[in-house]
Amino acid sequence: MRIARYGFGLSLCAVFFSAQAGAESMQMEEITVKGATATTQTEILTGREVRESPARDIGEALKQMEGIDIVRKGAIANDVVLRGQQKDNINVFLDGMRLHGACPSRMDSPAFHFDFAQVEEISIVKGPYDLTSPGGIGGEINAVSKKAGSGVGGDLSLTAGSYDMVNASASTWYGAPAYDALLGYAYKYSGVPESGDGRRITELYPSTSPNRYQPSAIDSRAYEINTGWAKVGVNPGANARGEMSYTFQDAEHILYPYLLMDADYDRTHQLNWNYRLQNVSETLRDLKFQVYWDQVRHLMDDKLRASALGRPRYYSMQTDAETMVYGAKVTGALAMGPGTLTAGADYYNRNWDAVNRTVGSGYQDVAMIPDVTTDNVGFHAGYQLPLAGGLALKGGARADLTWIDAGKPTNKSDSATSFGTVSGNIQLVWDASEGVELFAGIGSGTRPPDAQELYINSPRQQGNPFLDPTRNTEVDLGVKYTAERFFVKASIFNSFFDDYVNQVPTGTTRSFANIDANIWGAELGSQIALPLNLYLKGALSYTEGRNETDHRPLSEMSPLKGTLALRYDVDDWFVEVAENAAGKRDEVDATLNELPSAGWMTTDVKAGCHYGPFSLYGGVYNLLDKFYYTHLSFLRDPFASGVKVPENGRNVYVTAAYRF
Ligand SMILES: [Cu+2]
Repeated sequence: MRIARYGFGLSLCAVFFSAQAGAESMQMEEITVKGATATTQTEILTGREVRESPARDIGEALKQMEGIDIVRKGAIANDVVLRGQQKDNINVFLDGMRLHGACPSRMDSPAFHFDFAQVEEISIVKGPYDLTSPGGIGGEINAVSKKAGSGVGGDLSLTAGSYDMVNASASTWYGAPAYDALLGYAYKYSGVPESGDGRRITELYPSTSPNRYQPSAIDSRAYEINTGWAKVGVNPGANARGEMSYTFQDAEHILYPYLLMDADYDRTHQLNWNYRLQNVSETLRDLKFQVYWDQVRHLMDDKLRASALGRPRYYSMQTDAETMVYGAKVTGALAMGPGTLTAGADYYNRNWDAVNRTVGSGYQDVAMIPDVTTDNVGFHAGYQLPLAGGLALKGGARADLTWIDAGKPTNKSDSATSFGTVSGNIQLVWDASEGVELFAGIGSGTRPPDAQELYINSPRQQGNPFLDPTRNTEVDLGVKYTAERFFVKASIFNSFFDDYVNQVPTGTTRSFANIDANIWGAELGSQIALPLNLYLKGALSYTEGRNETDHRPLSEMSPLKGTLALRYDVDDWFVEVAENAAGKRDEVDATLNELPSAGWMTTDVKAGCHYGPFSLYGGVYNLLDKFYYTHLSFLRDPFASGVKVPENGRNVYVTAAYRF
């Protein structure tokens, strides 16, 4: 009923504002900005795109972009996949701060640990082209947090939707020329979503499965999350800015039907300080310093499942995990000769510890991730050279030293390792003619194996302490065509992996092995302004992976997928219809029990309007209530229970926002 009333309000709003149509819309402005700034190797997801959607997390918000997919394990905390690259192959940062999750099953993927109410926009780099951070061989996702506006201001936003979903956030700020401050708070809650067949995602299991939810948990909360953040900025001079921010997030009772356990809580602290000096002198153009610290405590168990019934404790299995990262970074840019030289150094330290307790081993503490510390120090230098004829050449190199050490005794024959690696890239951009930009790049990036891949000790998964660092050598070609009323871009890539870390079956357990692999793919993205205030947006992406060592497909590659959206957008209101589709995937790794998946097609409808400081958005996603899975919801993880989690059925949402 409540939803219906909002819907009525929205249509009134639309009728009222249609009378005032005519001016150039924000949509047109966005096409101009995106056309000018986005390259074939980068994408930007704007705050506007996030606010309009019913996305519950960053993963859901990002999946509309070409080249991005998610692994769904429950109602929230989706794991982001970029061009088939998962986990440590991609870097996920908040304002350049390195984030890691604590859970060995990636319940709390890095992007889960901040709220998108904090975020202004998200930038994505595809491929190993960022030399200023270690790892990120498949690319980098960096969320940029909101800054205080000038004077006193703030915003309030409330989303209500199907399955009792609530997203509420408030922030307030004060900005003076010399300093500014911002405070924010977000609350998220949801009941258990239903898929297109009318079943809740807690009802996926057969009635005999030990992993089925207990009757009392079937209709429980899917998650409840509180996030608070504060940011203080100082501007000691026209060319200098310092920022300090702190975030605390408490996520409770998060259901993961995909896995054997659910999370009791994730408690996250993030502290980030940075200082930037620009135009210091004719030579020193830019100088940035950053120091950060973040920590996650994660507790999961099976207390909501049948497997916990009749046990001496309230669970039959539990994992208590913690991770902590601290790091520092300095980067400078110098005008040198005809171009710009950038150089810098960085360091980070990550500790990861997970303790497992099961009824089978008498609830003894088992060092699942044995208190492993990773230290990494890196140096980089690059040069950007403008050439004649609209050509620009950019290139550089990076060297890293990594030490990894298990602090607790392990069951492995080696409990410490170290690596020295070198990476680099060359990028050529050619402004061929008015609005036409061509890109060619070759990059080679490396990342060390992580603590789990090296040292995990669990009946379901065993680390391999002799893994080598993974190297991705990637070739990219891209073309972008921008004109006054549209942009179109296309890119194609081929990644050649040496020592790709692949999951392999070994007897009754799973372990990791270095293999040679190859991933190639292509993306197409466009935004076009048509006559009559109509806009067309299209995205298409494809990836295919090959295990060259074992001559079979690489697991978990997305099929061909795309979105086509038509939008009517005038100054104060819009209506949009989007058609999303994915093809079938039959190239699978059968040795990991990966199964082919069917194609699907869904329709989303949304509308919104603005009235001074007020905005109202609403929509129906999966309008036809289709029952479908994304390909990446497949079993490959030894901690997965074997059921796939379907996407949401028809779901309705309304967002009311106020900015002052
Ligand atoms: Cu977990």
